[in-house]
Amino acid sequence: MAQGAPCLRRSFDLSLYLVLDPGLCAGIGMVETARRAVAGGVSTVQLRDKTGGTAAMIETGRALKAALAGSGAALIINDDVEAAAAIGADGVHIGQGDMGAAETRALIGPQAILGLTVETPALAAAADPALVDYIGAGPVFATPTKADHKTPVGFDGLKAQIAASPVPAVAIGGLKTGHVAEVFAAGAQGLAVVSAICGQPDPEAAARRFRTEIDRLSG
Ligand code: TZP
Ligand code: MG
Repeated sequence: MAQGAPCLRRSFDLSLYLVLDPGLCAGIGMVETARRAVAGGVSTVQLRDKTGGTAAMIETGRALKAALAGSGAALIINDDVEAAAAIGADGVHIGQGDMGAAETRALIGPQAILGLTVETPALAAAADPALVDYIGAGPVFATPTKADHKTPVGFDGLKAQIAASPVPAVAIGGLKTGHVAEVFAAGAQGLAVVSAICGQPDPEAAARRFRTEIDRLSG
């Protein structure tokens, strides 16, 4: 980036945000799940793998990047800045217990996308728009996908987090196609889902059901 140029982030679309889970995707794998889900309308893919180390993350991430090339979908890496750089990913997603936003931003540079998980309106309000591009807000509902998730906040809690946030939000936690209208009514830019797509018999069709509903409601 040229010095003095405006700090332009890569563009991103939160409308249907797939978070990959290696266990739930074990049948056809994370890369094939993502490929099919993007064909069905997923706009952003996050690689979230708590089981392997950085080397495994880099291997899967590179395969994901190749599989998504030309699709327009952004590739975000959970937590691992080193892996994100090696993969050439579009961005990084951090939680409250991870490296802070300032340090992460310093490492990933001005153009990469940075997402931050929040669980309360106070944490949403604390997101610095100079550093953070979007929040992951919730969890809306309890979910077995993340064993240690915080207290579910429901749609009222989601609305409060989003109202407090200076940056766009994607909602997460137990979301299914029947929740699309309430998620948008709460002010979110989109839905982040794991089990509604990962491990489904037809991930492309599962994604398309979300996409059809999202486009119907926002179009
Ligand atoms: N963060 C908060 S809830 C959650 C994460 C990663 C998991 C959501 O999974 P699912 O299967 O969409 O409920
Ligand atoms: Mg984390």
